[in-house]
This record gives sequence, C-alpha cells and structure tokens, in this order.
Amino acid sequence: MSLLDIHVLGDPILRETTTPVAAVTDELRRLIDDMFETMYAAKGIGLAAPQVGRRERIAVVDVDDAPLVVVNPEIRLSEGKIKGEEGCLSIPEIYGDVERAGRVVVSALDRDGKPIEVEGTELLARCLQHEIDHLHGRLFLDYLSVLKRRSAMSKWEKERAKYPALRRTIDPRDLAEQHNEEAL
Ligand code: K1U
Ligand code: ZN
Repeated sequence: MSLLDIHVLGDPILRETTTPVAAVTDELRRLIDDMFETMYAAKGIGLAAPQVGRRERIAVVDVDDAPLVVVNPEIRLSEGKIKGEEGCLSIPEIYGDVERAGRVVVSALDRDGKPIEVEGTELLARCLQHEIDHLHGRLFLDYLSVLKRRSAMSKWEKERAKYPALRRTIDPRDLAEQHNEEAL
C-alpha cells in the first residue's frame, strides 16, 4: 500500500465532477486501499478520489471504526437539518459550520462491485454528504455565508503558501504513531 499526496484547494481537480465507475477492478481496489491508508495517516474520517488526483466516483469513510467504501454513491433519501463544524483534508486548518441533513440513505457499490445501501445519521451522515459533494466538485466552503467564506479564504491564502505544488504530502510516521497507540 502507498500513501497518496492530497490535492489542496486551488487544484482544479477539486472542482471537477467525477466519472461513474463501470467495473470495480483490482487496480481500483488498490486505489481504495491506498485511499484508506492516506485517510488514516491524515487523521481524516473520509476521503474522495479527486482529493488524491483521481476522477473515479469513489470515496472512503470511517466513522466509529466502521470502514466503508462507496463507489458511484447516490443519496436516495435525506431528512432533517443539523448544523455542525466541518474541516477538509484538502483545505487544512480551515473550518466552518455547515447545515446538512441529519439522516441519509445512500446507494452505492462496495469494493466487490456489489450493490449496497448505507444509512447514516449524525457524523456519518455529514461525512457521506461531504464526500459525495467532493465527487461533484463541491466543497464545504460553498455553503458558508459570503462573510464567513471571505474570512475562510483569506485565512487559506496564508495556509496555501505551505503547498506551492498544491499537494499535501502526508508523513508516514503519523500512520506508524496511530498503529502504536492502538497497540497500547
Ligand atoms: O473529505 C475530507 O476532506 C475529509 C474530512 C471529512 C469530514 C470532516 C468533518 C465533517 C465532515 C466530513 C475530514 O475527515 S477532515 C478531519 C476532521 O475534521 C475530523 C476528524 C475526525 C472527526 C471529526 C472531524
Ligand atoms: Zn473534504
């Protein structure tokens, strides 16, 4: 498995829509494994393919130690509205409150290409919506008020200087540390 670089805000791929996956091949299963490894090392709870420079409609999520792959996900049902804080591995150090559905039902394919239906509430519902947004070129910043978005963008202009190539390289020691903590 390999750690992948995370593309940060400013890279046009984050604003593109993705292409539905026709078949889940071994190559895509390797990508899924690498996405999980990268997500864990970056201490995230989700990661979508465009964040690692790929255009396939694939996202991985792990809320409460329940790893989940969604290929070609679609929101079938959404209900309730809850405001909560979000961050994004592609916009490090920037946070904002976003109103999202409190419960969603998502249909997708799993890593074997089998149809699945996933129900999520609270943080899982939020994370699924955030990742599915990535697959359509949307970012949590798009939901902020003009004022809050402006303030987030001015903070980001300073942060962005840390990523001249618009790539964030994850330190593999972060993954080793997590494994050590789990073993204790
Ligand atoms: O897609 C991403 O950028 C990953 C992002 C997903 C996400 C975070 C918060 C709410 C909804 C979706 C992250 O994982 S950023 C890391 C983070 O903010 C977080 C980590 C653990 C628990 C809660 C938030
Ligand atoms: Zn994100």
